[in-house]
Amino acid sequence: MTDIRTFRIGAIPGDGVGAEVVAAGRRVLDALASDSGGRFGFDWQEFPWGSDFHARTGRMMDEDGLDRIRDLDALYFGAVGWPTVPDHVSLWGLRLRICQSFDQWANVRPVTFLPGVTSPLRKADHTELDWVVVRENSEGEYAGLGGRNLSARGRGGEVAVQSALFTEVGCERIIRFAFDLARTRTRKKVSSVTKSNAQQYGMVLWDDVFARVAADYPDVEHESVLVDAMSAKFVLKPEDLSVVVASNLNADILSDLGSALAGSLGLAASANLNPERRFPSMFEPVHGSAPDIAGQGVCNPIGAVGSAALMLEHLGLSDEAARIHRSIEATTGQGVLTRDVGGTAGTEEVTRALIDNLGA
Ligand code: GGG
Repeated sequence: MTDIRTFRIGAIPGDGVGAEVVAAGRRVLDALASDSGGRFGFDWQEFPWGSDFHARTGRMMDEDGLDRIRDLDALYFGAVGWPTVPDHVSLWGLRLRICQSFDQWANVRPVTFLPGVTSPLRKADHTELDWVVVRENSEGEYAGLGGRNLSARGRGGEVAVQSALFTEVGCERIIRFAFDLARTRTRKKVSSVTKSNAQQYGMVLWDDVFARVAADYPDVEHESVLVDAMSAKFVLKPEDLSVVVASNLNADILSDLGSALAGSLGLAASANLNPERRFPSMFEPVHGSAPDIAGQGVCNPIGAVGSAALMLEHLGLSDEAARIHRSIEATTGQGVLTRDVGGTAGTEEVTRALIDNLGA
């Protein structure tokens, strides 16, 4: 008898285009499952959390929401953010709540240059570019430490403090993760990014840990670059990059720059990993909810579908993940492109092409 593995996946479409891209990704995953000859399948559980849920309940997710998803095999997330809820409330109430409560400390954001997609980089056409931005996902500038006070002084007199937290444990685990990842790649190089000339405590600790960890990986090239210089390097010397590791905020900004340089934020996939597997990991496109185009059927599903491939890799289905990557390349190579990458296709047309190309 065949052993059927059913993966229990929590789908959290969230806000805006999240619903459209998660639906597209689920169709691609279900197509792979039905093509697997019963080898594996997905038991989807959908959670209607997000800003609409907030309008009804005053919360971004159910009070016992974390307990309801804690034992699932993985989470598949869309996007968060909508004009009806302040952004810091929606982000902290849903995405960051899940990432931080489940210690998803490694946010892996590959930057993939695809056939048929024009990059604004002048070197992209004749240079093979392939980067991964590794974002520290549990502390740094997103530690949530600080407060606002002195509002009694009246308008203009309030103060706010927002502190970044850098722990040696937090720095070391993400830096080791980056070096281990670099060892699996053709170009074995890690670039660490800080602003340690100006931020002389936390980021100098990061630099010190980076130098110490790098000594354990003599086979991997390494460099330490200030964030301002690194943003210039992304544009001017992109062929010199492979794995880029940075704090929560710096990596968020650099990965947006990276995916814009690859053609569009709509292409960018990501994995929020709890590498110890004590909690479920969460897979989501890098892009947000895009209220300006939500509900119009024009958003790019490739970031979400690429995230589904990262989820399959995490679940041990590497061959199926590779099928998705090939299908994405075939689809963009055929010129089936949404308008953010210069095409005219809608979400539905691209999704159908992605499914049709699973045999590519
Ligand atoms: N799918 C990613 C997403 O919804 N991002 C919303 C956002 O604003 N994120 C900010 C951040 O993660 O730093």
